[in-house]
Amino acid sequence: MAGVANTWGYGAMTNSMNDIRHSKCIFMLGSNAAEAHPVAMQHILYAKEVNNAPLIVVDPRFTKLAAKATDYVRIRPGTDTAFVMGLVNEIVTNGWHDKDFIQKRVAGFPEMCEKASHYTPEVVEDITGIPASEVKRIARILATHRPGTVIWCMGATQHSIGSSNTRALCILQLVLGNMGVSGGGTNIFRGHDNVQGATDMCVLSHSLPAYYGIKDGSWKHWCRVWDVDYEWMKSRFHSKEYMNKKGFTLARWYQGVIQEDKINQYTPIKAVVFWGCASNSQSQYHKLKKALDLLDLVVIIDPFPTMTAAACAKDNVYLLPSSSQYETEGSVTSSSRQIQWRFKVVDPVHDSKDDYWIMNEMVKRFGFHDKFYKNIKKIPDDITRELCKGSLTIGYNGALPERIKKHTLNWETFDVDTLKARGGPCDGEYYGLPWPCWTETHPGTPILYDISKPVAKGGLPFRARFGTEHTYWNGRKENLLAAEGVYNPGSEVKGGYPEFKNIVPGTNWKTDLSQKTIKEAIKRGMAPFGNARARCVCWNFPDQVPVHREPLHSPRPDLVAKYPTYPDKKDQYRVYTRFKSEQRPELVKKFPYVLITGRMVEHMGGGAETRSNKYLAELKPHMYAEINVRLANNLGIRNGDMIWIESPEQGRIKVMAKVTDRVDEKTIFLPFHFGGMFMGKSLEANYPKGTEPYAIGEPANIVTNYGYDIITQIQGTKEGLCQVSKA
Ligand SMILES: Nc1nc2c(c(=O)[nH]1)N[C@H]1C(S)=C(S)[C@@H](COP(=O)(O)OP(=O)(O)OC[C@H]3O[C@@H](n4cnc5c(=O)[nH]c(N)nc54)[C@H](O)[C@@H]3O)O[C@H]1N2
Ligand SMILES: Nc1nc2c(c(=O)[nH]1)N[C@H]1C(S)=C(S)[C@@H](COP(=O)(O)OP(=O)(O)OC[C@H]3O[C@@H](n4cnc5c(=O)[nH]c(N)nc54)[C@H](O)[C@@H]3O)O[C@H]1N2
Ligand SMILES: [Mo]
Repeated sequence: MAGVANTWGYGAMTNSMNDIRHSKCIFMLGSNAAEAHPVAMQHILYAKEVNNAPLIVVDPRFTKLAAKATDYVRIRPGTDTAFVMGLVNEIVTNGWHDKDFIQKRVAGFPEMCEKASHYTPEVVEDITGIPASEVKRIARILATHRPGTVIWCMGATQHSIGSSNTRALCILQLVLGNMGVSGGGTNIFRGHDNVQGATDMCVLSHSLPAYYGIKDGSWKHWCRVWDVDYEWMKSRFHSKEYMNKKGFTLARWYQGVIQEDKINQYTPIKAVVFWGCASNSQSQYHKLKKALDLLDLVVIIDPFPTMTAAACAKDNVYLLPSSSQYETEGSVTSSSRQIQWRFKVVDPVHDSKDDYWIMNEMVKRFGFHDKFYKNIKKIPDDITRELCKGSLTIGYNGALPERIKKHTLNWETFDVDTLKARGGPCDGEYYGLPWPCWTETHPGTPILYDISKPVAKGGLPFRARFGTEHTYWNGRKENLLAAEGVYNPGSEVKGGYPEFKNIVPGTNWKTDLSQKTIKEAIKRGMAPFGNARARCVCWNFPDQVPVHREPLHSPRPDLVAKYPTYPDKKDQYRVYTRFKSEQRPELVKKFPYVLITGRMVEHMGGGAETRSNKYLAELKPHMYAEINVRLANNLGIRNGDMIWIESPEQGRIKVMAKVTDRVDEKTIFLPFHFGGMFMGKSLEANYPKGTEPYAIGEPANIVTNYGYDIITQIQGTKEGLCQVSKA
């Protein structure tokens, strides 16, 4: 359950880590897998060596991953949409797109092309800093090496237009016809070991488990699963409105306390529980600290006190020591949608209790135990069982605890290339029953949207989610279902079809708890969720087709005028969120350098765990800033000197200079794993005695800038501005 409170990532892998072994080309954007996903590197390097696959790495820094690339592309932070739409334009202009695939399985292609045509190689060069000739060369590599995989991580998502970046990358794969095939797909390497599981269970403020949302129908569905009266549930809310209103997000909850941006809630927040969350992982940390000092109550449920405890100036903190993942058991879901059983290694040590125990006690003392533990006799098996029962949208229903355990205990029987068991007790099934796993005998779905296999054997078309027809802004009408002739082997309907409903009257495949609807669809060789086209145009997004918009704090005032950000959003997850009113083109005069942040292999997240480990702390004891050689020389800064980094929001940190050509002259990089210092002062004395980490340092997030994604509200920690001076 490590870090379950965090679900910053975006999406799930369509294929799997192992399937990258079949790729003919690997396009990685905003990922430093050599440090953040070192185990996955075996598959990437396999494809590179064995298939001779080009490895294209797009990053503002020359990272450890870039060192393994065949083609490294240095990009200006926050401009990936322009680059990717430029690649799409170049591919289409040259006629390299997969015409058959697009004609049969894609919607909104002409409208998308119209928008993409703006991004000529020369326009892309101006926005991104990538030479026009490179844009053309990379497009040709992608077109001549199929199927290729696209991999993205936090370098793509932590931006005000992060959601546009991810959509542009999906469009790229659709245009290349790289979806639904082995070696292709969009493969998002996710964060914590179970962050996919946490996302699937929607440890989020705008959805119930399995992406059901928070509308009345969703509440009623889960109330049925939990066997809790819907009216009672409703009575727990301040008013009905709040039952259907998105909550605060992790990125901005503290505004619910300090209210520097207006909040849309009947009361300010008075208490906070950090359950497996480091807090120094949140941007605008000096603002968050103000909130810690105002709160009546702070509860930290963590194996370590974390920086949060040290940052609270008031005596308002309770520490509940939880045990680690090795001291408990349960199901966990990987980036590749594969579920495993994690068995207990030792009983909880010292005074710690596992998270289940803590949850159970809290629920008891709040007085809800009779309501929520009705189906839970054996922990954690019955918890997984209950989640399976309700999580029909993503087909967790077939992944019962017995099956998951059987897979984990027999993992040597599965093939490393295909993930399929060859003989043994799981014969023919895919490792970890990658969701959707539609029935108790379904083998799991190793590759999403693959129409070469029957649905009962792990195949799937694209989901029919947005109706059957759409009229675009230019008046063109399009049928959104897949074309004739597109279907999985054995399908009763030989073309597109809508989702299954009313098999059990008044229900659909997502709400029919008897699962008759799902079984009926599978029996007829069809997908419960229908067979549609993938959309290039999302009419429910502020930009229907991804377009470039300058970061809120941009180093290019000329481009701010040309590509301004969005209007402010009055109620984004209960907070007024500034876009246009925060985009101040003059800022670059005082804060001339672009600030990006990220990871190193030795430390994890906020660093509470790894900086409390003396071996890791010894490997990387100091907080530092990467600064270019030429810039350092011009500022009179030597390698190892202490420097001040300052943000436009009056955050400042004192860190060590690491003089390097990894970053260019305009860019500063900070790792975000440090804590225990605050704007030049040590907080070491504030830790409970004996729990001080072996390494402390300034949190990068004191200087990361204001700025959040227009859809997800993920913090824009990879596109701010800063000033640098010698300390
Ligand atoms: N050792 C270790 N491993 C980890 C973690 C850890 O803390 N430590 N954390 C885990 C978690 S929670 C996650 S989410 C993953 C994250 O894994 P990654 O996203 O791979 O890690 P980051 O270093 O945050 O970011 C990746 C790269 O994005 C680049 N970047 C910054 N801005 C831009 C931009 O505008 N465009 C592009 N193209 N690139 C940009 C950065 O220079 C950086 O090299 O790692 C997981 N693995
Ligand atoms: N500037 C900047 N900021 C970032 C990012 C960035 O790239 N740049 N990345 C963002 C991303 S992608 C993420 S995911 C977040 C990560 O931010 P956090 O999730 O806040 O960071 P972690 O250190 O991973 O926090 C996990 C906490 O869970 C505790 N823990 C471990 N195991 C267990 C357990 O079994 N039970 C309980 N109760 N606790 C446990 C650990 O001790 C740790 O304190 O940071 C975000 N912040
Ligand atoms: Mo993450």
